[in-house]
Amino acid sequence: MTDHNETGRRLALPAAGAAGALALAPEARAQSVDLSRQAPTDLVVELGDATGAHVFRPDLLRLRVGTLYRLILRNPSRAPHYFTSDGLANSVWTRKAQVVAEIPGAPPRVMAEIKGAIRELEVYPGFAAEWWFVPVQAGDFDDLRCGIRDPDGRSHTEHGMRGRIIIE
Ligand SMILES: [Cu+2]
Repeated sequence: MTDHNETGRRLALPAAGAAGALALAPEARAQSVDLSRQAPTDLVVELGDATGAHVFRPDLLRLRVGTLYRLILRNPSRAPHYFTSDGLANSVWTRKAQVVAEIPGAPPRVMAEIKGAIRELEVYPGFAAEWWFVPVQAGDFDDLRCGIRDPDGRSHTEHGMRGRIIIE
């Protein structure tokens, strides 16, 4: 599309921060598309595991600017876990977060939808949450962590629960 009317500019990326809007790829700007309305690309990250290991699986996420992601955070362990990355939080426009009930033998049910900027999510044992977002600027962040402390006084991050997020 070659015309750049007011409507087109407004639709480019609602509610994105100024820095984010500037970081949009030129082709995304030219098309004046609503990036928040595309079909989401699903990513699943497990927080901890059934053996009690404090890990993110996978612990490396590769994302693309301008793609809508549904990041599904699933906790199969017996401890609560955080998904915290300031680098990611500062680089995305959040469409929503969802609380999802995953009962064995039944289809997943959305229990709540939260709108607005998200900084981090905590997921309780046996449950899942979804973070729907569009990365608006590139970056390489090795700050994915979980700050919960174990009885030994060390955080889950210190026990190995850390990861890296690359936005290209
Ligand atoms: Cu944790």
